[in-house]
Amino acid sequence: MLKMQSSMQLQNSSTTTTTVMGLENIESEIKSLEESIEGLRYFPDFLSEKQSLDLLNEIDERNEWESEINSRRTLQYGYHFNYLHGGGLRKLQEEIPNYLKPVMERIEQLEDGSCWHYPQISQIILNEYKGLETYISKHIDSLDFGPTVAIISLGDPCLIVLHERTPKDPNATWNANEIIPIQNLQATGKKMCLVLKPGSLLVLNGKARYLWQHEIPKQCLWKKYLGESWKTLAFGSEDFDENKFRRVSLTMRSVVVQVP
Ligand SMILES: O=C(O)CCC(=O)C(=O)O
Repeated sequence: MLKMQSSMQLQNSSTTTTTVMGLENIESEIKSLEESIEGLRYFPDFLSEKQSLDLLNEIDERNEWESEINSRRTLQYGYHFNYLHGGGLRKLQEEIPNYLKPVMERIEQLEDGSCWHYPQISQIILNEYKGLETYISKHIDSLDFGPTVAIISLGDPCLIVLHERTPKDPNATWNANEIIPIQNLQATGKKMCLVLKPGSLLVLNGKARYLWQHEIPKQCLWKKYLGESWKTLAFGSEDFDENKFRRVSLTMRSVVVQVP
């Protein structure tokens, strides 16, 4: 696995300055990111290198991938979210497999449960981003899912872009108990970029969950966000062969609607 020189990079689209943060400043980088996006928590070393590799090996050995959508391969556990027909959930017969249980429990207990909000994890989607053309468009996770979204990263480091939105109504104030539908939100133009480290955990609550959209862009956009030295920044070397890029993510959520 390639080692990153810089764990993350933040870019505010309202300035032309690109701020690159090195590993030695990891704590202050995380603090700055978490202060900028309310409800976002980032745990760069949630899994050890061995735990990450074991998990990826298990996923690869099971090889249960589905090619339902064009942008990437997916695999869903617990409930199936219908990407092709604008959402909708179907309960799956099979329970979430045991190999994921220890990780789920750790997430639910994170900081004594203050990070993962009730109810328990009941849906997991695995996404595989491989080569140059894979992506997930910017989105806010369906409101069929509960207040917390947790994303584990495995494989290669990967750029995630977060796009801020605010209520269109200038008098509307957002609070955690009142979810504003996406059609009543507008983009502010502010974007934050983060290179997700393998073994990391990104947790989205509050504004990070309901007001900021997140996106995994195609690799052709990495240069736009990270600058000319994007390969060195993300992968530690200009020699990195982007065709061999592979990242697998596990997104954990709870279903909060009645599913027939
Ligand atoms: O792969 C990721 O990090 C993001 C996944 C995601 O946003 C989703 O599955 O809805």
